[in-house]
Amino acid sequence: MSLFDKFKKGLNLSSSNLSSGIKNIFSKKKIDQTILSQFEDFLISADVGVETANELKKEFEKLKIDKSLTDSKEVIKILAKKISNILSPFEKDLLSLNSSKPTIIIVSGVNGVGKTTTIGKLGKFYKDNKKSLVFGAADTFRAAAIEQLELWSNKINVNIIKSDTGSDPASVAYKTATYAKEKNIDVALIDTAGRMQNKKNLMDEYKKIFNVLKKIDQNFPNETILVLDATTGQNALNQVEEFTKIHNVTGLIITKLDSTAKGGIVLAICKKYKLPILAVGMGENETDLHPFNAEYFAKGLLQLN
Ligand SMILES: Nc1nc2c(ncn2[C@@H]2O[C@H](COP(=O)(O)OP(=O)(O)OP(=O)(O)O)[C@@H](O)[C@H]2O)c(=O)[nH]1
Ligand SMILES: [Mg+2]
Repeated sequence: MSLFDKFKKGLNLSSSNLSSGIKNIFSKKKIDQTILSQFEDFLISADVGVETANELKKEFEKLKIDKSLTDSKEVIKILAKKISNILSPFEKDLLSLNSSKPTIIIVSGVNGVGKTTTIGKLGKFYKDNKKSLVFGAADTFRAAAIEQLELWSNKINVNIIKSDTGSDPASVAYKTATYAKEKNIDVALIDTAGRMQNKKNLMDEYKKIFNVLKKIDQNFPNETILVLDATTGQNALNQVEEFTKIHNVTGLIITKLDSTAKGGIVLAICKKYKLPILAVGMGENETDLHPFNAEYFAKGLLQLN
């Protein structure tokens, strides 16, 4: 299956919602202000965000509204192009992250968004691209978290640095980065808990992880990826808001796009936070993480070929 086909398949729930809605609005009606307002409202309901919906509506207002535009297929094509243009500045190549050796990557996000699974999939991606790897199980909050990462490490044959449940996450992060440096490893992926009694604790925890890593190298961690669960829709925006206060976020990975009709949220996130998107998760398997591609995403979202 081509990468584009994977996007089409992965975005199926979102795209059937979007394309049928748009077809309904534009079918055989001449485009006027009422139609454009309906279009804007529909885009907002599809989670693209108020600002982006308004921008897209204005783009259509600017276009010469002639007969051909009453063809919903034409509208969808134009819309896909515009969405692709909005998203393309936020494409960031996963391989470009590995510009220094080792590249230490912290993976953060609230519980359940898919951090550990994403680390497994990223591991597979980097292995397939001939990079040497190590995992760090710095989510020491519960035993199952360490076991889950261990399962992935066995599955794709990657070394893992771990400690006992309840032990200091910063110490695991430190050991992982030291190991990566000593063994001359390309990429270290460090899992974190993202669950604390309160924000202050969470902030202190990350601060400690960052501080110990900087003792090894001022540039560590080289990347801090925030994982967001697309099924949470608008809530994902709140998570970016909160985490950017807690630590520097260098890129996003958006998961579970395969199990939601809220794929439009990606536009809202880009518009508001202007953070690069490294990859999108479209399933639970190791091969279900794909480099983010704005054109494929936009076309996939609108069921275009
Ligand atoms: N459908 C789908 N499921 C996903 C995707 N990514 C992760 N999941 C599932 O989401 C659930 C939670 O994933 P985890 O990787 O455990 O999430 P986490 O953020 O590490 O969770 P905690 O460690 O509990 O904080 C699992 O059942 C995963 O299989 C995805 O892209 N698509
Ligand atoms: Mg986890």
